[in-house]
Amino acid sequence: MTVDRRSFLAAAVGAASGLTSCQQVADARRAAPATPAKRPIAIATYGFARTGTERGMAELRRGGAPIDAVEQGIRVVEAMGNGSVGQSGHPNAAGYVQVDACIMDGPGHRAGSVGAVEGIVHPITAARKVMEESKHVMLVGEGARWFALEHGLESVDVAAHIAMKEAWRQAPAVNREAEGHDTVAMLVLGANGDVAGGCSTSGAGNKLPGRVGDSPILGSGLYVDNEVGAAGATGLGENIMRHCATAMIVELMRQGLAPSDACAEVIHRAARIDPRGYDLAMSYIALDVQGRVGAATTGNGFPYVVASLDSSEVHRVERVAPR
Ligand code: SD4
Repeated sequence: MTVDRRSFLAAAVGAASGLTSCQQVADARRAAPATPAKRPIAIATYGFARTGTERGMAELRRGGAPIDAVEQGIRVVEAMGNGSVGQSGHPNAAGYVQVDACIMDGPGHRAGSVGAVEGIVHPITAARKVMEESKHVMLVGEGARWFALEHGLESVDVAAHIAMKEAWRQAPAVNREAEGHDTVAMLVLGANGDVAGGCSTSGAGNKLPGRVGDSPILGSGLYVDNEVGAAGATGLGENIMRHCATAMIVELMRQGLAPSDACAEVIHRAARIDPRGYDLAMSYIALDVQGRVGAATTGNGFPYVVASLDSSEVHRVERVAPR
């Protein structure tokens, strides 16, 4: 068998990067459905994001950019009181809410992020302010709250948190709520081919105060590349972060995988090297610049929303079959 130089180099690069075997990528590339381009389009985690994606599409209709659609759409979810995103979210182990969020804009490859911030009603807007009105990419804790307040963002009183912190310090075993997690990640492709994404969460329930999950970490909870597309995550951040999952999904799409195949491939890759195997509590969504969308999960079914200018639908993907 003869191997030309280009194939040899492609195989060598694939093997060296450890992304996945070239054969698997090639197989998935062949299997990728040739769906027609669809722009604009949005995809978001969970059925509760449906009104958020609709708000995002309304933003595009009135001339907004994908980044505006993402921010406005996620603000809807943050305000809906769904018990997991925004101030209604899961309390941490000390009994109060700390939220994480990030936003990323394809044009200019810009990003902003806030972690473990208290009392800010719209962390996605705080993340956007970090992106647009600071020289930094990520702010955390008290500094993130200060920055958000300085920029006039809506807040709730966190004075009670001080007493809760003190009570927890004195009795760290009290008030252990059931763990829980749910996050909104939203990806938007505009009619002109620009991509943006955002992610917002109260994080894993019962997390330690100060714990930061995957959601505000670029390349873990969210990644956007205007040449390729975007990916977002939900699930147990400690697992997602260790596999840099959304950056990996985008790279696999760059190699030619369809969004759903790229999401699944990252799960298989993680399962191969992780002592937990497929027991990783991770779900992914992705879209590419052609307007194709996809999702994959290790869980018992994962609902996600796909929206266009005139429709929004909740879909469900079943657990990825181990291989
Ligand atoms: C976290 N990934 O903080 C978030 C929580 C989540 O579905 O997505 N839950 O770990």
